Amino acid sequence: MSGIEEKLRQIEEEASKAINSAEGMERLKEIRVSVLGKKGSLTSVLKSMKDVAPEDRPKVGKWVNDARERIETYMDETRARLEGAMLLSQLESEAIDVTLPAKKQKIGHVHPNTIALDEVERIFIGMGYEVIEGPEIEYDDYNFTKLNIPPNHPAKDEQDTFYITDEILLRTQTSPVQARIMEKGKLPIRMIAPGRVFRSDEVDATHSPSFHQIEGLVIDKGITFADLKGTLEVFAKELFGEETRTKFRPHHFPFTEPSAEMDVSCFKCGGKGCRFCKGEGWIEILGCGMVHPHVLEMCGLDPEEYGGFAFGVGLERIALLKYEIDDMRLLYDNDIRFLSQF
Ligand code: 2U9
Repeated sequence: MSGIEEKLRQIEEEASKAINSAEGMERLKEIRVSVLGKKGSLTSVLKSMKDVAPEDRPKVGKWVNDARERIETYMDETRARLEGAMLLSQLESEAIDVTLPAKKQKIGHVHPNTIALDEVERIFIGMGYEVIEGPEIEYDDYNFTKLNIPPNHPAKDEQDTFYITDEILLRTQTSPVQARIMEKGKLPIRMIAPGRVFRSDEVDATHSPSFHQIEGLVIDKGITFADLKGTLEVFAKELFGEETRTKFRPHHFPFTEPSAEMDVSCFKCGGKGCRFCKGEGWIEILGCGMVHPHVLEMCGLDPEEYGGFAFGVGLERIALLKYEIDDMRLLYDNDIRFLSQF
C-alpha cells in the first residue's frame, strides 16, 4: 500500500518537473503520452491493481485518479501559459509601427508618345475619323507595290528596310493599313492609322530603327486639295494653339500627287524666328497630298469616281516638339524621372 502511495508521489513529482521545464507543445504531448498514455507510468499503476487487496482497491483507485486529475490540471495550465507566451512573442515580432510614413507606391507615368497620340486621336475623332490599327509584319505588296513604290525605289533597299523573307517585311510606314481598308471597298473612308514602323536607321538624336507614325486617309466623291488644307489647318490649330498659321510647300511622295509638306508657325516665337525654330519662324510637321490615281486603282477603286487625300506625321516628332525634348533617345530610356515631367 505505502509502496504504491510512494510510487504515485514519485510519478507526480517527476511529471510536474517535466511539465514545468517543457518549452513547447510538442514536449507537453510527449509527457502526456509517457505519463497518462496506454503505456504511461500512471497507467501502469492502474494495471497493477490486481496485486492490491480487494478492500484497498477503491482507496488506491482514488489516489491514482486524484494524481491523474492534478497532472492534467497542471498540464492544461502550462499549455495555456505556453500558448499565451507564443501569441505574445508572435504579436511582438509582427508588430506594425503605424506611426511610420507609408511606402510610396511607384505607379509609373503615361509616356509622352501616348499623351501626344491621345491628343491627335482626340482631334481626329472629333472630326469624325475612325482609328484603325494593322499588322507590324506586312507583305512587300501592301507596304510598297500598292503604294506606288516601284521595285527599284531606294526605300526598298535592304539598307533601309528590315526584310523577313523576299515578300515579308517589318512595315516601314502605316500606309498598308489604309491600303487594306481601301481594298475592302467600304466607302467613304475617314480614318487615321497610328502605329509602330521600322526602318534600318542608326540611332541618334532624331533617328531610331523603330518609331511611330500616324497616317490619315479620306476617300470620297469630290474631295479636293481645299479639304486637305482645311482639315490639316484645324489639326494644327488644335494641337499647337488657335493662333497657329500653316504653310504648304510642294514636295514629292510616290503615293500622293500633288504632294506637299506642311509647316506650322513656330509656337514659341509666333513666327518671328527664335532658337527653337532655328530662326525660320516655321516648323515642319507633316507630309500630305492627294492620293495618287494609280494607288486608288491598285487598291480597287475607280479614280474617275473616287478621290481623296492622305497625310503622315511622326508621333515622336510631335512629342519632341510639344514637350520640348531635344533627344529622341530619351523617349526610349523609360527613366521614370524623365517621363514624370510631362
Ligand atoms: C495610302 C495612300 C497615301 C500617307 C502619307 C506622308 C505623306 C508623309 C511621313 C511623315 C513623316 C512619314 O513619319 S514620317 O517619316 N509621311 O509625309 N504620308 S502622305 O499617304 C498615303 C497613305 C496610304 C493608301
